[in-house]
Amino acid sequence: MDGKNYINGKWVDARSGRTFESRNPAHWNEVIGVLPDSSAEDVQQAVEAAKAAFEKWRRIPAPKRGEILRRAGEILLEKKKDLARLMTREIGKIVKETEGDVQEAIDTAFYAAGETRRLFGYTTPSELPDKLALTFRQPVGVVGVITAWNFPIAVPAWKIFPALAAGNTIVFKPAPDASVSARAFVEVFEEAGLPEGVFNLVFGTLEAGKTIVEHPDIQVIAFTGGTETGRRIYEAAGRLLKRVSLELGGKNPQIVMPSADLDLAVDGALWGAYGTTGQRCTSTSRLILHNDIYDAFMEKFLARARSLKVGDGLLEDTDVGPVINKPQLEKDVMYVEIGKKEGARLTLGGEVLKGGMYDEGYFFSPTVFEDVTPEMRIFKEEIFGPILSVIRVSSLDEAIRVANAVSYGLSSSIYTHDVREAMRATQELESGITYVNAPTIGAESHLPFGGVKDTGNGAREGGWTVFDIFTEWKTVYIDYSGRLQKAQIDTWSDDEA
Ligand code: UN1
Repeated sequence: MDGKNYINGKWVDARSGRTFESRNPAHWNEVIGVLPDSSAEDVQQAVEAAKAAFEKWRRIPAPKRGEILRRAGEILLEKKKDLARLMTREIGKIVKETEGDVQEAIDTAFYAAGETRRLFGYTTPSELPDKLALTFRQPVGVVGVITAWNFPIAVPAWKIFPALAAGNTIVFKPAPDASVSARAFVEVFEEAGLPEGVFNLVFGTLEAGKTIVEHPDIQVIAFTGGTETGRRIYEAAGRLLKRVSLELGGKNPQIVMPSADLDLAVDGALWGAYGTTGQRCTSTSRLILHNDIYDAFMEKFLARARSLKVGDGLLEDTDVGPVINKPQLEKDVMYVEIGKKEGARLTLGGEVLKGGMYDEGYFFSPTVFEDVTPEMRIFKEEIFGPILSVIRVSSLDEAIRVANAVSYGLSSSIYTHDVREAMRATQELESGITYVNAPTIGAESHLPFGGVKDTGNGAREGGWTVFDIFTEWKTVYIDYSGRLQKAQIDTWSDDEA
């Protein structure tokens, strides 16, 4: 199956003839897989399979579909350790985190399987007598899933389990850098006995992605990735009146107020900023500190950040894994230069790590910029690396204003023991998710996930809300009066009672 797409229940060679490699970012010489860079023709084959399979899959009672999804969840659980190690080799994040990645998919599998026994519509009174009104959720059709590399299994799982639960079929194009992990994920469904054509995998880059977005037989696009790509997808899909779910960039703030437990807030900031090497859409990239605790906080924070061990994610004692690839490493370097030029004060890191095993991969030191102001690019732009901007404020009002002064709005956090401050923050921070006394990362699979402003288009994956993306409402009126009743025209009179 090496180097093949998965279409209509079979591992097949791509027709494009082009390939790309997925490599280990900690040891760049290690090739994890050689994958087809699929063409429009390959995507076409997958769409045809998904379209044909939809006719059968949507008719299977939802709880029966749920049984297969539950089985896939059980297989993920059995394979958790192996899948995690494979993911660490392919994308670099430390094993504890890749195990969490698989766990998030397991949670989603069981959650979606359970929902197949609900998928509620509602019944409601009619304005006319002897008439009933009710609604059902129905699947939409073929769903195109295009995902980022940083959660190779969890993020596809968020989209794919509920889409399948609702009766849709899938064409999935994973990020090139996470292709082999995506293949392992698809194998789980094969083993679980998913009928052929229901879930198709097409590896690729631009051509494959564009074909999915523009294909008339794909009714829904679920995308996680950068804001600029998201914008292009939304434009193209908009012309075709497709439904789109976008999970895009973030510039997530953590606020620390004077009443906060400082050690807890330091733990949160370290995990939020440097977990996954800062490469989560939910990563903490701005730390907004109240003047009264600024020095005490920074002293503790810098000491702890300095002692983080950067290395191969497979090693037990590594805290921070490598950066995904060379372009990302260059981007991190570029933003350090930008930050310096803008007048921010570099107080930690900012360097490509060199020597020993560092020379085998792409490693960047945990980085801190202080004296950052809202006009600076390092304040506003998503870097997707272990680079934290620190901003000093002197009130909650100012903290909230600063937090909201970016175009993104995914996740935010406040550390405080003052309930009034906590409540104000939950209401006024412009983000889809706000944490109180917890870092900006750590969303759970049964709650809505997504952001406001340039982070998306209002869709929420996760939780019950994900079914609004993957179902159509069908409204049904049943008139059992035996006569023609005209809504809005016939009036009800007492005689009828
Ligand atoms: C992402 O980075 O795209 O809340 C998803 C979190 C994870 C999901 C992150 N559960 O950080």
